[in-house]
Amino acid sequence: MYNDDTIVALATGGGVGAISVVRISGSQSLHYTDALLKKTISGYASHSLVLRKLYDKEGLIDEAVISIFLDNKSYTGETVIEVSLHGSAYIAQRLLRAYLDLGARMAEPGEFTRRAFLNGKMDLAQAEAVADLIAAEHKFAHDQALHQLRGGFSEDIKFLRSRLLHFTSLIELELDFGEEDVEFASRSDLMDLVVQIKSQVDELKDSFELGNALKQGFALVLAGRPNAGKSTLFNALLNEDKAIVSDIEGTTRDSLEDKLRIGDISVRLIDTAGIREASDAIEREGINRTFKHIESAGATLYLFDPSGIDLENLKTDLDLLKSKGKRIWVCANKLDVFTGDLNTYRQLISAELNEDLWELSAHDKSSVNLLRKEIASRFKIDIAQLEQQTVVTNARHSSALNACSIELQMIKEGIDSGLSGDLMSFHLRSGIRALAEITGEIDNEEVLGEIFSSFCIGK
Ligand SMILES: Nc1nc2c(ncn2[C@@H]2O[C@H](COP(=O)(O)OP(=O)(O)OP(=O)(O)O)[C@@H](O)[C@H]2O)c(=O)[nH]1
Ligand SMILES: [Mg+2]
Repeated sequence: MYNDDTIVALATGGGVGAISVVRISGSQSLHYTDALLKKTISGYASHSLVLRKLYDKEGLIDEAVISIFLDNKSYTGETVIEVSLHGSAYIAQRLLRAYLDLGARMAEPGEFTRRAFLNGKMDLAQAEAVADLIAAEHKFAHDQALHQLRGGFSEDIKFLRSRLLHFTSLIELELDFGEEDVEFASRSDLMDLVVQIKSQVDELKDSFELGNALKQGFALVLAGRPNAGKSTLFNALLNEDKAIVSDIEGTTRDSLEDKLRIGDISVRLIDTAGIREASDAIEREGINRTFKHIESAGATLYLFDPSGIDLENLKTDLDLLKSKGKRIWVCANKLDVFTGDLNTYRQLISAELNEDLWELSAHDKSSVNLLRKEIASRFKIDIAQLEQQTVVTNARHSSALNACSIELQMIKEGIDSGLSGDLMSFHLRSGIRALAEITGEIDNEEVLGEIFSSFCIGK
């Protein structure tokens, strides 16, 4: 729902900074700003910057740079004024108060962007990309948000939609000639088209799992038997003394997570209670959590102390991990004290996982540095693959794609079983509607409310 209130909010973060920006949007924004000035700013062209003193009833608020964006040349599609103040929370509050006294209203979270959407400045997927862009903490998330903001993802969706519409028009044309039993498109051509579109929809849908994992940062789980050195490695990778390390078996009882940044890559590093026989309920819960993490993680780094485990037990662990996790990397630890031969271990890892054995000592900085680089380069391969294609990183988009895919499946089966034209058209229309929801061509007040309420105020 659109209203023409003039809305105001602090657009910069609440913390201390050199400047803070108050943003006001709506038909009265220029008028209200003028009421705080001794000399009008009306008459300036859009995108002008003007230095002015602002006054409220008590006197001078601040001297500030005022940016003027007129009507459809602004972010929201309405007249927007941005006042760049000295970065004091007190000054910003006084200006906000002055605007409210004049008749403006505090903006709701995401309301500026919501207006941009409602005024046709961007579609819904682009509006969502604004929130992603603000939240992006690493290169992949940033790249994806930018691509989506520029409309790349929306283009893909619109292309799929237009192909489905074409298909629908053929089917519906036949319906118009229902009595005469004509076929405008051969069923095998239609089948080819549906199969093609469905595979594109599915590819996008399937990219969500990895796309979302990348957006949140890759999860890397440290697993292994007690005393393998998981917590020691966790601390060494993070360069922090975060997890408790001791030679008592079962030191770590719960999972512990922290963000590890390696260049462009952001990794969610998770230390766990590991894999062992539980002797009490708390320990059992800790081990359950280990496996939950392994199941959802991008990769698991299995750590072992070669002087503390034989080949048979190692194989048992690897078999268990293989049944749970997507990608298992294996690392022998404590090589500063181990003097034996690792060859049989290397052969086992190669046979079981088709992987090399990583070797290090968590006490040795340079080998930990090498491991860090290796982790980054592994995850970079995933990113490089995803950069070739449009990736879905938004759960709402993924479920809409899924809904579309289900309809397409019905049509595929329908073509085979001679489904009637009107039912075919019904499924097609449902599939098209699902795609239209992504870009917001179909208005749904509830969906809009949910999306924009998760934005920060001032955006
Ligand atoms: N010599 C040597 N000792 C290590 C190395 N890494 C860890 N340790 C020692 O091994 C013991 C166990 O380390 P932790 O990091 O607590 O092992 P963990 O796998 O987290 O053990 P739990 O939490 O009990 O499952 C500690 O005494 C560490 O100092 C290493 O690379 N070399
Ligand atoms: Mg531990």
